Amino acid sequence: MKTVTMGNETLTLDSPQLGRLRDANGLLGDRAGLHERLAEDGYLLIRGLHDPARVRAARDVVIRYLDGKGQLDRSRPLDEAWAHPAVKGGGLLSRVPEVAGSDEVLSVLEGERVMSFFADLLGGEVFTFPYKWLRAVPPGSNTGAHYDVVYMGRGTLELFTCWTPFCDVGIDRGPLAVLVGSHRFAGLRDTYGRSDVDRDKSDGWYSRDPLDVVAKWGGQWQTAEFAMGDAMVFGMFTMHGSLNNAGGQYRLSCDTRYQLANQPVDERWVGAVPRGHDGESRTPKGRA
Ligand SMILES: O=C(O)CCC(=O)C(=O)O
Repeated sequence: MKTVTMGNETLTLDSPQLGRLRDANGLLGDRAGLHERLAEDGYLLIRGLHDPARVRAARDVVIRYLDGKGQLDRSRPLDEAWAHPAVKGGGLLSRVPEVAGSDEVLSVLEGERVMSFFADLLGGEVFTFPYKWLRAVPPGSNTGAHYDVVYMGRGTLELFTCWTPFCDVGIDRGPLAVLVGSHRFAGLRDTYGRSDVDRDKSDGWYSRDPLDVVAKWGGQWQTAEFAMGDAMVFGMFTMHGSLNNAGGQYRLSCDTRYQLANQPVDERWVGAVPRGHDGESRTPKGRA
């Protein structure tokens, strides 16, 4: 019986507390089937959505940057991204253009494979936001449970997050976790789901304890092991967060947003230097 941690909570894997995400690869090419699955589960796990060779090249750019900052343990293989025990750092690299805006990273996040996936899913020309939530999540960290709408809700709500790991992410390296069923919690959508972190001056997390939301609303947390190339797609009202990064390696990943090009956009995240959240002075707080 394996246990993992998410925030301050210890959860048993493969139990009612924490199940496994299922992939939707069998539905690729079937637009109606993908939408039915999204309506049912609130997410699509697509194995090998991206070209793994491109993801590896993007990972190397992130690793070179972290190494240049002295954040990696050079006594271990650099491509495994072991954190230097004495150097704190990491977090959001979204405002580091030589990394987040590099050809290697953009060739994954704006590559033909993901763009044509969303064009098929959404049935039209797709826009992806220039701001990329690129993360090097250090050992010990996790992301608390939240809906993305509270950070990204000023444009169309027909907006999708694509979470892309830039390294293999085993269960102990802080993988994404989704609260399956949460996109249907009408009472939660109408309350917390109407908040806006800038208007309400909140950090956006529903709770630091992933079981708070289950106790009140139901659902089941689910997670998976991810390999380079895999992606998770979900809408603005799917509650998610991550397990704690319990090992010694950085977890590298990016969340990127896609929508139809003819729909209104959330203006905070567009332009050459996106404004971002209020008061962040171009340095994100690291929560969204
Ligand atoms: O990668 C994480 O820790 C959080 C990801 C996330 O919040 C998102 O994909 O919207």
